Amino acid sequence: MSEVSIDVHRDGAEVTDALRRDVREGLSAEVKWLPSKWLYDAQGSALFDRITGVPEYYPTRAEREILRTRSADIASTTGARTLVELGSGSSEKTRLLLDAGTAHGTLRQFVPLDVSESALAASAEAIAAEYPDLSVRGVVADFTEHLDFLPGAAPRVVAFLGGTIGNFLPAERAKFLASVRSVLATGEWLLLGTDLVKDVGTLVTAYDDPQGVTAEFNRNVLHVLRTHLGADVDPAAFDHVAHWDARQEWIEMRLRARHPMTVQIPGADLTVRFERGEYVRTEISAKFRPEGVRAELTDAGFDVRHWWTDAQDRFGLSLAQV
Ligand code: AVJ
Repeated sequence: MSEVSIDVHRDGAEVTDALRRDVREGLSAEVKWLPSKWLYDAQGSALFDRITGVPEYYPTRAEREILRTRSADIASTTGARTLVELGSGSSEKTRLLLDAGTAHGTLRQFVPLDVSESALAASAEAIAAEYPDLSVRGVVADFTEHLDFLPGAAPRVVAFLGGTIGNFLPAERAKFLASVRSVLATGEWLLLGTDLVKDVGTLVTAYDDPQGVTAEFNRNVLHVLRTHLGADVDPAAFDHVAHWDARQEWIEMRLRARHPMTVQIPGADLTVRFERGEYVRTEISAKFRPEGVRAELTDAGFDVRHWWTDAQDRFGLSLAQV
């Protein structure tokens, strides 16, 4: 097996501190909210993997279709020596890029980066076993904070797939793209997946599937508050809501209180009151237009070299160079 190493830029205590701060800020706000990254503990990551197999959740399949048809192109255009994947999760679609890069003969190193050490270790080991010629260097870090330690020989391709960039607010998105730009040298690349604006019915059903897997995923954040902060919140007391905000062009996941309640969160030294119908925003998932993606990449200092979509124009993949 090839060489595997994991660099930890974030340990368990720091993660709990960050959760505590976010909970104190978000749950004392006028309109309550929590950052969507807290959906992804081991259980949440497993639920998200299940979502990707739900018929109504099209983004994963649409992006995989693009990667299947374009990976060879990506490998030859970029000549990448290093593939960095931000928010790698189970690195499932990444295998298409790794196959193409190794077939092209330039790819030497894979750098998956994720906040979840358990998810990262498992996928890094699996990839190392499948690709004996690649060196695998996992990084445990929060890519919303800083990226100045990204390892790997140039030219690197930084892949940010799945439409996860849509989980940032517009101002955070600009800051994030600028920070990726700033850690790359001239000639290096960003491969960015963006879900596209489409009819409301398709969007809402993708985030409120009839099997209820997304609802369970959403409520999982309340289990995270129970486990890590001792919250006495009852997940069954909240309805899952997928709301399309037509002005902002994003899907908002919410947890809406079914009845009035008071929740104690000792680990955050906080008491939270909910009225009936009051909600917590747990995620935004912005949907994009092709011209908007191009403008944001250009503003951040990238040259957009390729723009690809699936056959049904549901999802876009940009290949941009510094
Ligand atoms: C993994 C962040 C891309 O925003 O579509 C799936 C997460 N949320 N269903 C998305 C998610 C609800 C997903 N990303």
